[in-house]
Amino acid sequence: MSDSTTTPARLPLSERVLHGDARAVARAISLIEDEAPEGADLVRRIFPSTGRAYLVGVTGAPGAGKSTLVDRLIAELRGRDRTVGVVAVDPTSPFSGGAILGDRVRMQAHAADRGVFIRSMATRGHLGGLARATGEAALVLDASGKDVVVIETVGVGQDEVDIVRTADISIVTLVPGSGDDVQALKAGLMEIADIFVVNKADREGADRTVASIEALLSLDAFGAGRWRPPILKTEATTGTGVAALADAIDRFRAHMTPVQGERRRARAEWRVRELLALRFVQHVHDRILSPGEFDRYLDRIAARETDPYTVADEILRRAMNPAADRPAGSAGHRSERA
Ligand SMILES: Nc1nc2c(ncn2[C@@H]2O[C@H](COP(=O)(O)OP(=O)(O)O)[C@@H](O)[C@H]2O)c(=O)[nH]1
Ligand SMILES: [Mg+2]
Repeated sequence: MSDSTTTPARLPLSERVLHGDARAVARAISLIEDEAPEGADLVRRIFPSTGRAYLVGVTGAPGAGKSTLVDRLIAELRGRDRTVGVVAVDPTSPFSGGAILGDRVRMQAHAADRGVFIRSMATRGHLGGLARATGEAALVLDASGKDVVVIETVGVGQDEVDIVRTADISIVTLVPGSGDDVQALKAGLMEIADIFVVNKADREGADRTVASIEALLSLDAFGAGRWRPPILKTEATTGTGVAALADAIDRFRAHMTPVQGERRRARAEWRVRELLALRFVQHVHDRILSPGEFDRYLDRIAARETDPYTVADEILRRAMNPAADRPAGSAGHRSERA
């Protein structure tokens, strides 16, 4: 597919993104990250041209070797003639500058390759919005013509699970001897894993880790035709096992083709619901409540004069029927509703 190009700055940003202009892509992702209105507008414009890239989620504890693995995967995919975009939300990722210099330098080996675009996302200051921003950054890379978009994230919280849910395939990375990690799998990552990778297979105990994941999987009765997540051993520092990982991704992709639409539909639902909730709360703040009113509600709940359910219902009632709520002759910002 298209490698990065440069386009005249006078063209609309969306056009430049669609032409695969790397500077435009970087600018677009910044707008999304800043939650600028232009970001939402851009997503609207590029959306019809998305849905072509294959989105690969890579999650796992900090230090598991995700970035090293992604680096190798980029090289493997480039060898297979596919262009690659990367969004990294791991705060310790070399992509985001948190790791040792050696890693960062190695990453830059791809900097000269116009078929590769790597972008890190800040984790600070985001609450829940990170998953949305990540998904939209992936859309931008998709629109820019990248064949594969890799999303690297730390697998620790709900936010990360949400991020991985934005992908077409989820790769869960573990390392030998990480009994805690295998426990964490039970707690939620298990259900999202399409492929397990035991990285640092050069270390003692890789086979035991594979066996404990096997044991967990065996609790699940995989019906005929259902994908059983493979457990692959890799050594990201040398690249051993990475070709097999790329093969497994392709196998999964072929296997999932019949139900891929369902997953993407579920993703669309999740996104619309999230945006709707966000928009509604914003609407309540801007149009329904007077300044300081929300805080007063909270004070009253804290003082046990009312409760969260009553407050939510009351606000909902007011939002449904704002005219009835408006005191006669009220002035100030509420009159802006007219
Ligand atoms: N021994 C060994 N070390 C590895 C392997 N893969 C990555 N590492 C090292 O593990 C450390 C963390 O790697 P990094 O990719 O930054 O992990 P991330 O936090 O999951 O992105 C780095 O020092 C890597 O060089 C591996 O297969 N074997
Ligand atoms: Mg990393």
